[in-house]
Amino acid sequence: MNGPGRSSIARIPREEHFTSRLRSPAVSARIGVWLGICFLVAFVTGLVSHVTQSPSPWFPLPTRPSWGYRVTQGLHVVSGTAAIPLLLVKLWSVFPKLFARLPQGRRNQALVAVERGTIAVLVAASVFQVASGLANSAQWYPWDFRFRATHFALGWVAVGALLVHVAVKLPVIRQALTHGVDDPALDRASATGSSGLTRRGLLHSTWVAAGAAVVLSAGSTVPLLRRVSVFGVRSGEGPAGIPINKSAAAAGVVAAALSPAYRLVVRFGGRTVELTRKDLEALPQTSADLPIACVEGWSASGTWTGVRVSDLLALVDAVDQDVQVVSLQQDGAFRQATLPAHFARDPLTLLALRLNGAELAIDHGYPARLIAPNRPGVLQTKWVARLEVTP
Ligand SMILES: Nc1nc2c(c(=O)[nH]1)N[C@H]1C(S)=C(S)[C@@H](COP(=O)(O)O)O[C@H]1N2
Ligand SMILES: [Mo]
Repeated sequence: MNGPGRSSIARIPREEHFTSRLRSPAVSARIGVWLGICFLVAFVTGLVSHVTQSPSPWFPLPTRPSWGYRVTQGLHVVSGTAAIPLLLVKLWSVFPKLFARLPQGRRNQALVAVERGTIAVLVAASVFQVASGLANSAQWYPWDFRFRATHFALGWVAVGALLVHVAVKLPVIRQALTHGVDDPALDRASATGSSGLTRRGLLHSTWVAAGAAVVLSAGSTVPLLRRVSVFGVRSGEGPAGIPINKSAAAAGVVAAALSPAYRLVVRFGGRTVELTRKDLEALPQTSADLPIACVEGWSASGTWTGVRVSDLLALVDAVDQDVQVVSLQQDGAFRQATLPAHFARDPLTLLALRLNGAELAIDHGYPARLIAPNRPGVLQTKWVARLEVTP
């Protein structure tokens, strides 16, 4: 037969065209174990991050340890970054299966169709999670969807599909892991060709790549690694040695923040107190070592000095309720945050006026910014204008 139909079909590779010995279940299973660990760490720490940002009465998160979110979110971004080389090698090692011939018999074909369907979902969700997470940690939003809701939903899809995949493959995984890495017992018949690289060599290179991804990205969280972290987003220095997320100019608050007319408004029901920056300085000051831990993965610790939020709320006799913290910023998703009651009463929750012994820089939230223990950076509102409790 001649013609375009035949030639395009002939170009589709067949399983037997993939001859490398490196593509073996012995390799896939070993990489899969570490990829699975990375995914589970990212999933659990992702749930923590989601619950801190959308508080649920079912999972009241504690205010201690104060560095908790710094660790869980650092792990989230580091495990997601380490998953990138693992995922690439894993996909490379299994992709000839895409071209495998269907087995005989309707029932077997149906089973294979279901299994491939799950794998398609798993691969699509995994690639999406890793790519969108990486883009987010680089503060690059080339999409229209809401990042957090989508990343959260697909996290469940990825982990669900992963559990099904592991359950289906358990016999193969078991056999692959109990046999030596060079044992051909489970190999495809065509996977006999050798190249310069051995299976051990491929695995070692993969571990090195994953380790490098960790070291190069962890510097945005681990101070000792800051110098080597070329991938570490925002590990650079800012005023008082703490990076800046959004500048006052970008938030459009410069005039309002520097205005002598600035007043902090504290409101509880009908009671309102207005305080100038001088009034705030005259109140009892507390210092606390607390990190800014951004959802994007970077974090940095500083010594913050200011007025306890509980002292401010006491001025209007507001007790033990959630507090709305509202910024001078007029728009943007982060201009307002809810401070749960147990955070508001914590003695380390401050309206900070100073950072590392110096006046708070305007980009860090001058005249006053919220800083609370074990809380994501995104909720540490800068340029605070109002603390409101609705009775
Ligand atoms: N009003 C306001 N507060 C804000 C933000 C913002 O965009 N607007 N960004 C938040 C985010 S995402 C982080 S990580 C921290 C960063 O604080 P820093 O810039 O002082 O390091 O501020 C938070 N507070
Ligand atoms: Mo952030």
